[in-house]
Amino acid sequence: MSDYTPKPEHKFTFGLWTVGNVGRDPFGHPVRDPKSPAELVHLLAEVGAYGVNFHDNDLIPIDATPAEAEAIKREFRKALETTGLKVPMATTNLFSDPIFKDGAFTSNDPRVRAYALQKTMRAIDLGVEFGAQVYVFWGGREGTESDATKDPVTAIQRIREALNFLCEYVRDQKYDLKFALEAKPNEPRGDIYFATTGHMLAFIETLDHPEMVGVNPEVAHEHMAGLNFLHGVAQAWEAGKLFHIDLNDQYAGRYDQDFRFGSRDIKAAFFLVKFLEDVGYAGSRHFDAHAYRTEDYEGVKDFARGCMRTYLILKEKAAQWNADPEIRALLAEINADDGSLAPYLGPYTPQKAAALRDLPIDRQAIGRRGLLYERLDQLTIEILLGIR
Ligand code: GCO
Ligand code: MN
Ligand code: MN
Repeated sequence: MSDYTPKPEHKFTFGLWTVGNVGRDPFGHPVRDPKSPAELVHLLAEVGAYGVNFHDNDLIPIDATPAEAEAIKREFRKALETTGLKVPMATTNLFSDPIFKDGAFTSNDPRVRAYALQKTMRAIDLGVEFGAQVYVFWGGREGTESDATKDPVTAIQRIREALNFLCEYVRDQKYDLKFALEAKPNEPRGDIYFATTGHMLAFIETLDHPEMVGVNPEVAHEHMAGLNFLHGVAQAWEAGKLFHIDLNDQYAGRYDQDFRFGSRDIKAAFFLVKFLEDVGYAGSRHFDAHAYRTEDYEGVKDFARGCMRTYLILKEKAAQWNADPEIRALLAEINADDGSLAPYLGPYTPQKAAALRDLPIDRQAIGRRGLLYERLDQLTIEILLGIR
């Protein structure tokens, strides 16, 4: 049995809004008393997290006076210094205040768009002040209930204009900051623009500074849409765009659940952890989830510890999977390649194409061959069930 104690090198982070979630839902009032940002930093330090992330208004209420803001920042900074916690990521709340009821950057009202830009510039300054190097954009209210209300092409153009503006702002300020775009298909809007990580990846290439912009995929958001999260993450990674990741869990077709990481689909969580560890992803493992509404703050700590512990257990299982002789033998057989087809594959040449057109290939024999995937998957399950 290994030691599943979280360490700084694991880069486990939580948002102030995650462990600070007071358990309000559309049907019920808060079940936990709010804690201050500094108290939440101490809670996170106690459970062993590496860092804490925030929306501007998680730290400083939207209507705080400058003096109140300074006092909160002082207390927060002191808590960071005492505990050694870092702030790797920051973001803007562009969804809670009524001004954002029809979106921020995509609003039809230029006053709202101007306020959203102003608020984001100030929030970027705040994040950088605390050391953030990744800045997340989640377009929580950038969407519609009815497509009578906003033009979808205009919406795309407005988001592009806002991101181009903010990239230039970051460059002007000489900040060391990258942007990570987070897709979600719906909630709180009926439909949100750029529903998946794939939509975001395509959009990024149309920006003025695509090199500054990557993605922040979230397990729950792709699961809500019934998609394979790992495939979206892999595409982001392959494109050099995996700047951040939001870990949690979610049943498809349900409300936005934000469950503890790995609590619903262990197999999907396993292949995700295995991927992140195998490729050497070096960014934050950010848990964007919250404790059940049934919990008090001891339960919140159980939740936070559970996220990290499950990650570390799955990391160990991934190493075991990679080293398992039977799995290795199966993989070798599955991926067997005697090299005889190398002259016909790879980059196109006219000679290769001509040769390949005439190559005899025994379609029926190949189609009859069993691929051993049942055996491989069962071995995976047995590792996960702990009997191997
Ligand atoms: C959600 C989102 C948010 C964002 C956060 C950071 O479903 O509410 O996941 O938690 O990640 O706003 O931008
Ligand atoms: Mn979410
Ligand atoms: Mn998220």
